[in-house]
Amino acid sequence: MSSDRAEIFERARLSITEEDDDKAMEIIEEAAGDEIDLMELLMEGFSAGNQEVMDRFDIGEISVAELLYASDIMKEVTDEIFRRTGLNDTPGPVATGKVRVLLATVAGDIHDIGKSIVAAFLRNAGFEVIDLGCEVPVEAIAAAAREFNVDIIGTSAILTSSLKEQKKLEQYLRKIGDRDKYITMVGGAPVTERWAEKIGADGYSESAQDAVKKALELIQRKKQNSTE
Ligand code: B12
Repeated sequence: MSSDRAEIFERARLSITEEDDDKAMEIIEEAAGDEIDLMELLMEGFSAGNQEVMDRFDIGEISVAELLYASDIMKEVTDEIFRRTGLNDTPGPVATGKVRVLLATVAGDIHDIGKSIVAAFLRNAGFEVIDLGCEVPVEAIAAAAREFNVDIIGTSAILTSSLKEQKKLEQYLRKIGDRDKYITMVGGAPVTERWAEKIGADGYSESAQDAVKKALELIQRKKQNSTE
């Protein structure tokens, strides 16, 4: 890594740990001017700071209020980078021929940083992503999946108490006769491969990079099955 890039990534990390939103925005501006890859800046710089903040929160070094403030800055940064890189998605009828993925954090859960990162990675890999945001009930997820005629439904559950919503979605899709229309993927910190199998989801992945691989693999498998 060139020293300029390393230096700006380091400043990005610090802007999150020091909770300085003005600095964070200035760094994005500067990086864009220097033609530094903004997604790399997000992953190598800002996300490293975010991870540090989370670790500090976990060991009781910072309060919920501080965590919340840093999370808000991280969200602002993510939104700004997605906006500049054209990764912000507006749900609407589209006809691009791309694989279409619907993402949502389930009802009762406001954690959306991980899901937004998954959305960005999928978009970067050429998927078309419709992001419904957080606290989305299963009925709304199923309705949007029909409306946008998606290929994949991915749900995020970060609270242990919201895991049950992923199971509820599988059951609801079966109940309305839509289960076979979609590939379902589940993710979030408490989610495991075992959980995915138990509830009958098609795929699980523990990170955004892995989500892209898994989505490609599942689409490929579905295509093969339909031609057999
Ligand atoms: C940031 C944070 C918050 C922020 C959320 C900001 C936001 N907009 O998201 C705020 C401060 C608002 C918050 C609130 C709360 N939080 Co909180 N929060 C966290 C924290 C520190 C980090 C979560 C995070 O963003 N991780 C980073 C992302 C990148 O990781 P990730 O979410 O796992 O996502 C990755 C993968 O899981 C995967 N993935 C994620 N989604 C999907 C989806 C698909 C389809 C796929 C394939 C993959 C995938 O890819 C992602 C990228 O690699 C965690 C603790 C920790 N260290 O993890 C606690 C934590 C999750 N929170 C917790 C709690 C309890 C709460 C509150 C209930 C606190 C309270 N009493 O009010 C509230 C929740 C209210 C609610 N109704 O949801 C607990 C959950 C305990 C549990 N097991 O249920 C944790 C674990 C803290 C703790 N140690 O107790 N929180």
